[in-house]
Amino acid sequence: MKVYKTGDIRNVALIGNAGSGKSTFAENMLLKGGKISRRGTINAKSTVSDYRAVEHEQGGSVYSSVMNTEWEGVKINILDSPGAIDFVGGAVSSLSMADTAIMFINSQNGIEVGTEIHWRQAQKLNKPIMIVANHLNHDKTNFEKTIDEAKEKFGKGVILVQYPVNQGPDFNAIIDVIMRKMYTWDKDGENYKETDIPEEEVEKTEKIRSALTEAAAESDDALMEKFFETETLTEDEMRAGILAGIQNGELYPVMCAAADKNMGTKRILDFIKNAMPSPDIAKPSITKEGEEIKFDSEGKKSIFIFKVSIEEHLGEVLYFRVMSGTISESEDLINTISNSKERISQIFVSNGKTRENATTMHAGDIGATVKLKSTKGEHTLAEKGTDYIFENIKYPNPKYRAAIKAIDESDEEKLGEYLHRLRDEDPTYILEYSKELKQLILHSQGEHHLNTLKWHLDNIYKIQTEFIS
Ligand SMILES: Nc1nc2c(ncn2[C@@H]2O[C@H](COP(=O)(O)OP(=O)(O)OP(=O)(O)O)[C@@H](O)[C@H]2O)c(=O)[nH]1
Ligand SMILES: [Mg+2]
Repeated sequence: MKVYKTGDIRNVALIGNAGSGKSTFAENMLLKGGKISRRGTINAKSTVSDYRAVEHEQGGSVYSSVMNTEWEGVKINILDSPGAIDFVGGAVSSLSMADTAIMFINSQNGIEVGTEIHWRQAQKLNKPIMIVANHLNHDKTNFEKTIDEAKEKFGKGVILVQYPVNQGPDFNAIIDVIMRKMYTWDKDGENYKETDIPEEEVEKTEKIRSALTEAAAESDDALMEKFFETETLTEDEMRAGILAGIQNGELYPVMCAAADKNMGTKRILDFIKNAMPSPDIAKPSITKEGEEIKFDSEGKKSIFIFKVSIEEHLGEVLYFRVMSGTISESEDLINTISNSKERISQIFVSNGKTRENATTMHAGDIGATVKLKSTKGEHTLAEKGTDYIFENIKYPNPKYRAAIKAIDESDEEKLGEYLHRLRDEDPTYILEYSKELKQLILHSQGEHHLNTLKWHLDNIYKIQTEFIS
């Protein structure tokens, strides 16, 4: 695996309501970056992101997935999130580690409950947000209504960078108002041609472009002054203004896509590379002591474990972000909570269940490792003499509870062990033993969340249990 400098990394969390097309879009990003040679589909249960049995069973993402692709020399770490409200934990951990959120909206349905929940999480974490108006190729797609709703809910920072020319089942063209170009795809979406804007679209394009110019000017005082004097900005000034607005969290640019047809992917990848912050210019991380640590590859070596996954044939896989410094394979780091030494004997990057070895990783990058002795999720490992402990991920409080027991009493111990594993993989499950009731109580985000846990006990761990009402 190539080694990427901090400035050549983008970490993006894909967020949005269930079914908005995040995992399908991730597949497109992997194809464009040459990481896969064919796009899998949700229907065929063949996407890289939704690789787990439970995701095949449910037909959507249940856990976050960590993937990576490359676009013009830039490594894009893709943190795909489940959109279902009960699995919000996956979105929160992805957002916590990303420098940018990409909000998918299903343009048939407009703003959905999951859109709003994920938006609030992204805002709470101060992440720049770009919007992808997806599903532009349905009978009932209504791009204008979707954008009006988005503006109503999220404010006037929602600004169009593109708009569809022919939304609906025949959708195959968009206009990019920054580039002043029309992109038209062939039927299968693999290729497109770039042409001048047709006469009948010029007025609309220019109107949207002026709104964008004004929004760009508003993000910077000097640009605003120039805009007031001349009522215009140069292309470069406009870009600079848009970048500043995105990074300040004031502008939410809207791009267009039909993910199932792989339409719109390339321009979105360009936008991620050109307009989204790399870790070195993103906001620094904060330790529990309140110290700000920059993603500096010359800094002290430290990594933060943000996700644990129990994988077939491998056991526990620990996903980490390099918070500072540059780490290499066979390095000894100290767990700053337990003070015990851990050898990072292997570093790899993953695309769903496939892995590639990486020897070195710079600050800001995302990787995974295995076989650590006593390190758990949300622990920090750092070079000797460094006492960084990074802040825990702030998961939402549980909303639902039920008591559980093994049907066969002799399975109680095993049940406890399996529940802990499931909790390690999804920290929004909280386990509590009630001495008073002599019962094991499970707290979760909802009933579906709890039923999904039960599904794992039934089908993966094969242990008979029941909820006690
Ligand atoms: N027609 C059409 N279908 C799409 C589009 N994008 C995704 N789909 C389909 O919509 C369904 C849901 O897509 P996913 O990629 O699983 O959506 P998701 O956002 O990952 O959903 P969760 O994982 O449940 O949050 C799949 O059947 C896709 O094939 C699109 O732009 N147009
Ligand atoms: Mg998904």
